[in-house]
Amino acid sequence: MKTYQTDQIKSIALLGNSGSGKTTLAEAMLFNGGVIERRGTIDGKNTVSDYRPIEQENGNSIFSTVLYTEYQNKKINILDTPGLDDFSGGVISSLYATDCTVMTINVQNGVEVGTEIHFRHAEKMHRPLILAVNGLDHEKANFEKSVEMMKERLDNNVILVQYPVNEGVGFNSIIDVLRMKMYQYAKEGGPAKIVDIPADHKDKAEELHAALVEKAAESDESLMESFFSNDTLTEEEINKGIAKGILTRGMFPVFCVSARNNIGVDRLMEFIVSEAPSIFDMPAPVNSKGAVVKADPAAPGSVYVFKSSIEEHIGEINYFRVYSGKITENLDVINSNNGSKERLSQLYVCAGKNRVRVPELATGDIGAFVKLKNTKTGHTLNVPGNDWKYEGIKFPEPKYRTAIKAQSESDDEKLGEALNKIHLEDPTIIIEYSKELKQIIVHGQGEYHLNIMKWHLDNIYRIPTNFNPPRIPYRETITKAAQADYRHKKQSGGAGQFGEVHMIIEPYVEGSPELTMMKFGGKELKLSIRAKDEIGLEWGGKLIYVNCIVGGSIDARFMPAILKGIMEKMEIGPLTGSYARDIRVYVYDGKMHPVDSNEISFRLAGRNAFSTAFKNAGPKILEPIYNVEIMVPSDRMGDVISDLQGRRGMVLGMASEKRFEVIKARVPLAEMNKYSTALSSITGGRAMYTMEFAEYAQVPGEVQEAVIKAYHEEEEEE
Ligand SMILES: Nc1nc2c(ncn2[C@@H]2O[C@H](COP(=O)(O)OP(=O)(O)O)[C@@H](O)[C@H]2O)c(=O)[nH]1
Ligand SMILES: [Mg+2]
Repeated sequence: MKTYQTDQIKSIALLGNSGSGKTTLAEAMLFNGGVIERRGTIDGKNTVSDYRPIEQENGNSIFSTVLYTEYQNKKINILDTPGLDDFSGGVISSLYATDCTVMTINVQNGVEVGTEIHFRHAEKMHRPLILAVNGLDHEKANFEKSVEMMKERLDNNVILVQYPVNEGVGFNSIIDVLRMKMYQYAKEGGPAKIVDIPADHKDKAEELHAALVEKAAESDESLMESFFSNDTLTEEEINKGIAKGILTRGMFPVFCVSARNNIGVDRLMEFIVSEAPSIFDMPAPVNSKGAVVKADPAAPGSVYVFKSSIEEHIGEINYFRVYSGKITENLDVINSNNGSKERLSQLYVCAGKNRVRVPELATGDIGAFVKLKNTKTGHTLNVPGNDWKYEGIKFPEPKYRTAIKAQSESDDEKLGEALNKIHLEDPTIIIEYSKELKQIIVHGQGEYHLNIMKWHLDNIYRIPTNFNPPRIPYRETITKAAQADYRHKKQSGGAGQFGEVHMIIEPYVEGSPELTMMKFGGKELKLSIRAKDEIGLEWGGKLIYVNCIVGGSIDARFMPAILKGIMEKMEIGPLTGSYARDIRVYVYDGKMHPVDSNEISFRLAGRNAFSTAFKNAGPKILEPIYNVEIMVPSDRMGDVISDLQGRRGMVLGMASEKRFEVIKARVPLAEMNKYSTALSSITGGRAMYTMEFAEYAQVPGEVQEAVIKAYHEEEEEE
């Protein structure tokens, strides 16, 4: 394979609703570039991109795939992405590693749910977008309607570069209003025959050409001036205007294809090669030093790993993009995320699972390493002397969770290893070993996402597992002050045990002043503080431990033992065994025995005094509350809000954003189980949402009762 320089490389991500033809289009592009000799099909389960067993079984892309093709002496890197929102991790990482996007539109349906969602991803990451209306050979093709929908639901700056002459069965001709030519294809597609526009299409073509030129002019002020004085632009000016319009997302040019019949694909590739932005045009990444790393082929070599996968017979593969300099085979590099040295003994470019060994890769190019020791997604590798790191890919927050358990305990270790591998390949699957909940919690993007994960456990790793509802990480706290004494006394045979502790506990609020006195049982008790310990709890919140002992009723050496006893109860709260938080404890009196007092005695006295005081201090269960932000089409807003209210959610606000309503709400985690599935069914899959932890809040009385009851039932079972 030829070595390509930075200005000969274009890198695109394929976006679009599931089933709109991304994978088929990629196949045609590889074929046209001579990378493959025969075009595979989805039905034939033999496309280059959908090579994984689950993809062939489902007839659908699940992971992103790294591909390349060559065209007119240029290289096009193609990242084919999955269309379903549950797999958006592969979309985000692909956008991260490319400069431009091509979005396929299924011309039978026009704009679909996934089209809108992908469009938003590209918008958020400021990626230019070219539209490929696909499936024009289909009997139900409706180009006009699709274009109307794109203008209405995506962006008003959707502009035609082409339109089909004969959409439907037999489709083979396209009018190109940029070139002002007609492209005619043979039945099996391939390179077009370029002919003059027939007379009956002249007017329409002229009109669309004028609209395109005007749009091109709009992208640049000097072009606008030139347009006004000459009423048109030169060919060079048009191209310049289009390139700039695409780059600034001021225009979204429309192309016509039948990916399956390889019609129109050559012209689309030619356009990508000549007009799509390259790494030189895009905003440069910033390294850990805060410096912009301009795409400079002469600078020191630096690459970012955007994707890792595990392949049969090979093991781990890391896919990377060269951000600066040149990467050559046998180069020694340093992983700046963990300091390990790596040797790039083999460099590859990839078309799915097929790899071609290459001697070097230039800035902007995409390739793969195998057999690195300590490198994975999100890491930066540099030539020695550089310690740059790039800001990592921001994967979407998880929004669906389940507990998982191997059916056989003997598989526990194997399951752990398999889950680590699954996370490596798909960073949007997050594994949490919760000591607190005594469960392995798997977080993902949706129910389907985790079902696919289970498929891999069943069929690839061969570990039978069960999904269980995840427990909720409740917390316990108190709402008022209470006092308790406890005497631990044991006299049996040899040495006895004796310890007595008097304490007051109260709710702790950051910054609140300590008690100076407390009334109980008609008596007033003055507290004088001798020492104070502020303990930040691992599980959030605080415990404040205040020593108010006067007159040496308890030796200072026993104070840590009392705290230890209290901490035991903080870890296994008296109500439901959940962690306790935000409590201030004053130990103000007690008794010792000259012989029998020891640490164990005071630990037990401290623990029991605390437990008694806790139960009298208006104990409450706290639950995690999440900030949920939901983006819904306006017509479904009412349904979504009433569903939220049924989940004890509190709507905080609503705002209109382009084409969508954004609802902000706070919802208890306990009510968010399977929310993504529910939301999808309420909105026909047209909503998107994110959720992140906000705070702990008290649960309502009836919920508290139910939670305590469930805890005791579970305790009895165990
Ligand atoms: N008629 C027709 N079918 C197509 C075309 N492109 C793709 N398909 C079919 O549409 C289905 C989905 O295609 P695929 O490439 O998997 O779409 P993706 O989910 O966007 O990757 C497959 O059955 C393809 O054979 C096309 O241009 N014309
Ligand atoms: Mg696909």
